[in-house]
Amino acid sequence: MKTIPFGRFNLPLHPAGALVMGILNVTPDSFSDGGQHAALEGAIAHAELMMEQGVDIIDIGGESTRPGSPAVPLEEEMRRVMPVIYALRDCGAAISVDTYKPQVMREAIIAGVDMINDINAFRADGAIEAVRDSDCALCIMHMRGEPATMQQQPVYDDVVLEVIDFLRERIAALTAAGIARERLWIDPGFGFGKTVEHNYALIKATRRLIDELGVPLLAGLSRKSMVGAITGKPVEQRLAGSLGGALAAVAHGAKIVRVHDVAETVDALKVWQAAH
Ligand code: 7PJ
Repeated sequence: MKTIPFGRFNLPLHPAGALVMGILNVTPDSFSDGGQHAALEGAIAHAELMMEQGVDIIDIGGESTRPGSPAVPLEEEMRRVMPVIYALRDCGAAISVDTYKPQVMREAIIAGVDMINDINAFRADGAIEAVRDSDCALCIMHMRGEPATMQQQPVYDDVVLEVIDFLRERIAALTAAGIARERLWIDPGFGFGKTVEHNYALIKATRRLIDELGVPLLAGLSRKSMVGAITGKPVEQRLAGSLGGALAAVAHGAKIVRVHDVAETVDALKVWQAAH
């Protein structure tokens, strides 16, 4: 089977399939209100469950970037994610960290993570320098505006063209710094400064993004409002809709799907791959 370089790993990838990235939120509110220790224990238990369910990559995030969310100070994000990274780095799955802060990137790379997943596309001062001399994979996501305000009336002339232009500029900025193109992933950033119509225009354009930019694509639409808008379901009932969206993204060429529901996504992809 073909493999795909990913930090410390070469991950096997079915030609019609995709890798499953499981979301691991390490926010105090995501595991009861038991404080720091309970958050760490809860995060590790959740990671172990995802491992049993066949996850390929665990994406550790210490700041909720849902629309309207406040930012988390550096020290607090560090306190949340670093113990989890150290606890999980040798768990067998690849480890990604969802951060836009260069200091967190540096610490995570020292700890040995395989991907830096930056919703801000390495635009922060010092972000490119923080990741340049490592060999971890880098996910460049498109976002219009900032999480606190991004869903207030996003407007585009041509959303697909504007996302492609943005990603092309970011790829150029990273490669100009000496970063190998083989390390890069692109992500249209579903829900980050986009209406439902923008999100569906972008998922339909998955193949075009990959072909025009020549970089593999990660799709994250699990439980998002673009699923709720079509199904009419609240967030806790979006599993089936999210599976439909994940398979659509994979059919269009996405090579990583970022999901909450690992067991179900792994099963869906196994059948999908067997049918190709
Ligand atoms: C994404 C993400 C996404 C990437 C979040 C949520 C919001 N990282 N982090 N792509 N979304 N690369 O999961 O609902 O779509 S946080």
